[in-house]
Amino acid sequence: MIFGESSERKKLEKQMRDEGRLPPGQSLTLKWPVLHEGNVPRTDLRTWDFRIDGLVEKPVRLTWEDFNKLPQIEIHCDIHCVTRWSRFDNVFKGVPFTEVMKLVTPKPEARFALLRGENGYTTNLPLEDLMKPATIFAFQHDGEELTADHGYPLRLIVPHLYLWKSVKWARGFALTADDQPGFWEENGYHMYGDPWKEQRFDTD
Ligand SMILES: Nc1nc2c(c(=O)[nH]1)N[C@H]1C(S)=C(S)[C@@H](COP(=O)(O)O)O[C@H]1N2
Ligand SMILES: [Mo]
Repeated sequence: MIFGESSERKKLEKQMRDEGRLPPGQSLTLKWPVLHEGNVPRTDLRTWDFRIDGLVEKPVRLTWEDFNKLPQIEIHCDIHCVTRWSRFDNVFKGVPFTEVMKLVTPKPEARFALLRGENGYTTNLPLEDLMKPATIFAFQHDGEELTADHGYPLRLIVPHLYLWKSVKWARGFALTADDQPGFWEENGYHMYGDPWKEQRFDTD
């Protein structure tokens, strides 16, 4: 019933707009589109690791087992993609960024981070944004393990910024003093990416 689906979608979209939850220039999706560069990486949890380096007193390397021992929370959030879809009422479960930061001592000049995913993907974020309570490294979405397409085994979720900041297949990050552009930021995307201000491109 294509007609039924689209009228349901429109009804929900209107509701989200009325509730002030639909950022400008976005439309609601009920599905979850898949977007990334390159191939979906295959992960071997026995060799997987997560590294924290850059401006820290002592770099840290966590195995999959180490990472899974960290405290986990559930967050309820909406996600917004720069390609103009928004997906509402997602539940993600994972480790808060703040918990990961407890494992290192940042140098005083550290103010940003460059996050890394498999295949060389990177993206930059201010530490202040990463330290917000809803920023997590997620294992699960809506009660199920992340699918390979969406970042299994671990992805960052930064709900208040466009989804390109939410690195899939996350493998670590470096703390930096300056805001260094990541993959999309080098290719014309905005350095920050606030969906409420439509910070899509570096000219916005
Ligand atoms: N490792 C990695 N993470 C990535 C990307 C990528 O190419 N590689 N693409 C980003 C972009 S541009 C978007 S829009 C979102 C899409 O997330 P989704 O496929 O789960 O919807 O993932 C982000 N995370
Ligand atoms: Mo994207």
